[in-house]
Amino acid sequence: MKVINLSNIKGGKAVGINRRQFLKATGISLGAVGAGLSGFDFDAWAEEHEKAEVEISPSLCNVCASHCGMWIHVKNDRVWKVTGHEDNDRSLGRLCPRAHGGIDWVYDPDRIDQPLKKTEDGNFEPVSWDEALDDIADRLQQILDEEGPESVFYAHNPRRTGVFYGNRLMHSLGVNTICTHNAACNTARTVGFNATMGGVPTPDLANSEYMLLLGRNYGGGIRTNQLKGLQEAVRKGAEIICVDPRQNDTATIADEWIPIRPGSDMALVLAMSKIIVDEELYDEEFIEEYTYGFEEFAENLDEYTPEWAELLTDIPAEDIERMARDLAEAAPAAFVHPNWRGAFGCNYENSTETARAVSCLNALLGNANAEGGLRFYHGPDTGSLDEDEYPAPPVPDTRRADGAGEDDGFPLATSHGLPHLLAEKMLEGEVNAGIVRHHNPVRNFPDYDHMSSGFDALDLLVVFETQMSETALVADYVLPECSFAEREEVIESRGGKQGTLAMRTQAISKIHPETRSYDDIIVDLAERLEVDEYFQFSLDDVNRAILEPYDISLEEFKQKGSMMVDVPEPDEAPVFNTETGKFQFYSDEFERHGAPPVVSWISPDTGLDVEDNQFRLVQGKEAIHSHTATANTPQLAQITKDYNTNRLWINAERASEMGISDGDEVKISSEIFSDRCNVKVTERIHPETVYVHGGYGNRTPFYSTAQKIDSINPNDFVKYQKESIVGHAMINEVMVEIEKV
Ligand SMILES: Nc1nc2c(c(=O)[nH]1)N[C@H]1C(S)=C(S)[C@@H](COP(=O)(O)OP(=O)(O)OC[C@H]3O[C@@H](n4cnc5c(=O)[nH]c(N)nc54)[C@H](O)[C@@H]3O)O[C@H]1N2
Ligand SMILES: Nc1nc2c(c(=O)[nH]1)N[C@H]1C(S)=C(S)[C@@H](COP(=O)(O)OP(=O)(O)OC[C@H]3O[C@@H](n4cnc5c(=O)[nH]c(N)nc54)[C@H](O)[C@@H]3O)O[C@H]1N2
Ligand code: SF4
Ligand SMILES: [Mo]
Repeated sequence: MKVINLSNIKGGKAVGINRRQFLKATGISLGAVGAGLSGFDFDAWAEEHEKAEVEISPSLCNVCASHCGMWIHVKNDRVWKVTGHEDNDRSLGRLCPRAHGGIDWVYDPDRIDQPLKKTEDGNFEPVSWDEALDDIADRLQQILDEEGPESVFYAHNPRRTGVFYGNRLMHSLGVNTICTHNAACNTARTVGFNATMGGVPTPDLANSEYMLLLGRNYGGGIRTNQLKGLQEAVRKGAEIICVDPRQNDTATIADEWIPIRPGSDMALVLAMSKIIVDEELYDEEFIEEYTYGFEEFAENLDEYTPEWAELLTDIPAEDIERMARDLAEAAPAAFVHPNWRGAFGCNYENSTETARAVSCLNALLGNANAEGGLRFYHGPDTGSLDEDEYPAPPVPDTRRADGAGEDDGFPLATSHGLPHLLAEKMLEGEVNAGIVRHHNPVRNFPDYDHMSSGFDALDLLVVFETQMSETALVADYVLPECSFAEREEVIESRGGKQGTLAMRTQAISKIHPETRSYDDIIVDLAERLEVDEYFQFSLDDVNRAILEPYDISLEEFKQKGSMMVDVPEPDEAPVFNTETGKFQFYSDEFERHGAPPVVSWISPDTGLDVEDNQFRLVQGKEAIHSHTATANTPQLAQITKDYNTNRLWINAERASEMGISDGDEVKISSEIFSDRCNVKVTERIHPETVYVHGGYGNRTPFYSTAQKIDSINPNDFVKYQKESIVGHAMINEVMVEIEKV
């Protein structure tokens, strides 16, 4: 039915439809933009506008999921600048560079400014909201009636706003398949820590004496307050060891950079555990009182000697021994970082087990809730909508289409789901309709062709977006949301040393009158689907309910936007939210589901050996971009151009053997894809690895700025695959060959 054919999109360059055709199809004429400006007195306009007052409105940054608190400074109803909110635990008065570049999102000429419907010939035509929402409701209802709620999904950027709107709408329709991006981010890490500790702890950076960072790169994968914690640790003289196949931004300020073979961290961690157990350097009291299955874990370590680990990791055995002893010596004010995505968020066949092994090594240190160790902070109290007044739909017991949590699927996966597995079901005709909001699964999961042909095969795909992302390209309807500066949202709450409540308020008038806020669109859709009985509240009602435990009115809160609130100190005696109530070296739950109850070495799927002309391709974050979402923002794209940050890192010695010099163009090929890019030749990377920042190589023809930056997207080279225990995508399981062109 749909005419945009992805076979038209080759080699990272879209040739199917272009921007001019798009403008034509949407009825916008380029000439019209300049018309009406003749006779305009710019000087008079400038003088008047220069005198205007600057007002500030509280908001939350939208450029990454950290949602730092910010002030939007507004002059003449235009965003003037943004600054960090002081009374917010994430920002603490500061923002990272991306927040400033994010202003471009608001004024981007590439923004979608009216509802778009895919036409028979594969273009998009503007339609009215009534036409779009009536048709969406009719078609969705028909699919629900004919195929059942198992054939429908919702995928989004997980925020509190979603809970009261998108998730509620899905539940009211009997749909249970609600996914987020986590299976391309941190699913393995989360499952590994949940299985052992019952949750993911926060490292107490500022008080730590020794930290081992296995690919947690604070300088690239930024969360502003954590950078402050790291700064404090450096100031106080903590020892910081960075283990990463490349010398990342954090390693440049660390005490040591230890290059490692990608995918082998688990071997390092098991060998360090063996030394600590053999030399009885562990916290006996903690092991005795708070843990379950230590004996089995300890017995299983036998073969994991430092010499064995050296062969796999390429880290000298004596360094492994030294790090193990130093770590134990500094405990409990020491930790192996629980990570975010880097080494074991979702990258390899062994990522879940690497996370579990890291958690076990931490348990040996007895650092749970210790100062300078790993802490479980409480969240702030919040209220919620009164159930009698505003009944919520029951949580349906329908099967999840992605198999997450299902006995015959991936019972150990989290409720954040497995969107890449949905693509398989879409191709098989088992999943027929979906709504995607603030998420770009087609570009951000591996294997573009698999993802886009899956989403394209849907009978109905509705995408809520601000720009024409790769997922929007294959949608039947693209619904234009107003930008973060033009809308108000549900109050978010966060735990930490200090709790925070924070919200976005509307800072400027809508720029494009036909854009609407997410909650407004969902409620309208609910009415057309005749489930509006679950939406008889306003956004203000939700926010008033959330603030109920606090002595502040919503009106006052809207002036403040963010406020830090006291939360109880972490419990001194750790309480683990696990089946046994203890730290679990042994997982009965894993055993019940046929997974190994105790961690043992698992190799990455692609193995650890590389042939002469092969490299492992690894990706990561850089300070100036968020995923692939900011590639089209002019200010940030300019930094890329000025510093050529879109190059592929290659080891200097290997490059010289291959006759490749800095800046040369190379061809890079995997089993499924081949492309060209320029290289950065450097000593700062392990010889068997090539690395690229993950923010480039957009395939959408509608990103006019991003299109001018030629680079590769690592996901293109990685085939569709699922990890065995929890089914996450494996973003770094790929070997590539490099040739000079
Ligand atoms: N600037 C910026 N900041 C962000 C984001 C963003 O897009 N841009 N996104 C946010 C999100 S959603 C996330 S998940 C976090 C991610 O934060 P991080 O997980 O810290 O970031 P990554 O860059 O994904 O990975 C960190 C490092 O892991 C290394 N690495 C890769 N494979 C291996 C391996 O096998 N072993 C070891 N030891 N290291 C390896 C990479 O070389 C990279 O330097 O960042 C958050 N903050
Ligand atoms: N190549 C590559 N792949 C990656 C990563 C990477 O860095 N590079 N990172 C991995 C990680 S760690 C993660 S967490 C995931 C992230 O994957 P996603 O959740 O897909 O994250 P983003 O790329 O931030 O995509 C967000 C989409 O939301 C849109 N958007 C922005 N603001 C709004 C808004 O206000 N409303 C609506 N409706 N839409 C909006 C953007 O235009 C963008 O298309 O990707 C993973 N995959
Ligand atoms: S870390 Fe940066 S981009 Fe992310 S929310 Fe905070 S300021 Fe915005
Ligand atoms: Mo992420």
